[in-house]
Amino acid sequence: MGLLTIIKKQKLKDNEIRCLILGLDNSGKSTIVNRLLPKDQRSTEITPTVGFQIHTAHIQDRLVSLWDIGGQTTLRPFWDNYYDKTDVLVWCIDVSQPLRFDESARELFSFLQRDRGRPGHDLKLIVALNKIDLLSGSSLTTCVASVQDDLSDVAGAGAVFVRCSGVTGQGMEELSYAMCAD
Ligand SMILES: Nc1nc2c(ncn2[C@@H]2O[C@H](COP(=O)(O)OP(=O)(O)O)[C@@H](O)[C@H]2O)c(=O)[nH]1
Ligand SMILES: [Mg+2]
Repeated sequence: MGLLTIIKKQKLKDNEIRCLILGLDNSGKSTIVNRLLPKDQRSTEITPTVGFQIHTAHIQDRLVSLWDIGGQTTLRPFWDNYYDKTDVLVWCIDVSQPLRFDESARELFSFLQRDRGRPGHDLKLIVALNKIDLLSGSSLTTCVASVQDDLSDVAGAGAVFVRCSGVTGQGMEELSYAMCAD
């Protein structure tokens, strides 16, 4: 490998954004990750994530590594292992499941609580309000207001909330912009 290639690779690495996608099982993490990838890198079928999957892609002209970690109860204790060097945390929520908002808020709280003070504690937090395609009109307004209310204290003032759908692609542009903006 020539020196120029090495320098170029290092530059790309320095510029790389490490993004961790977490949230409860079935909230749509893998579907969102798949949607964020360029068309030629997407899978046609999403299966439940066993363990974790890492994808690297150019998004908004930045090299982004997307760490999609399984959200089942048994896997949650392992979330901490992926925290180091994370630049962006995308916390994914299924807005059509109000009965799970409280569980989601509790898990986000305990994740942030455990890892505060560790390297990367100043990460950018984006809350992806996913599955908006399943709701409309006043039920969408009510669910979004309720989830924002449940999470805003936990997520803190700097958190960005993005409404999206991994299935229809709505809000994906905004999500990728929020991930890559300085
Ligand atoms: N209608 C709808 N279904 C979704 C959306 N995102 C994910 N799903 C569905 O929700 C289920 C769980 O999605 P998956 O990405 O595997 O969730 P994960 O466990 O968080 O990775 C699958 O059946 C997806 O097709 C969405 O935005 N809208
Ligand atoms: Mg998954």
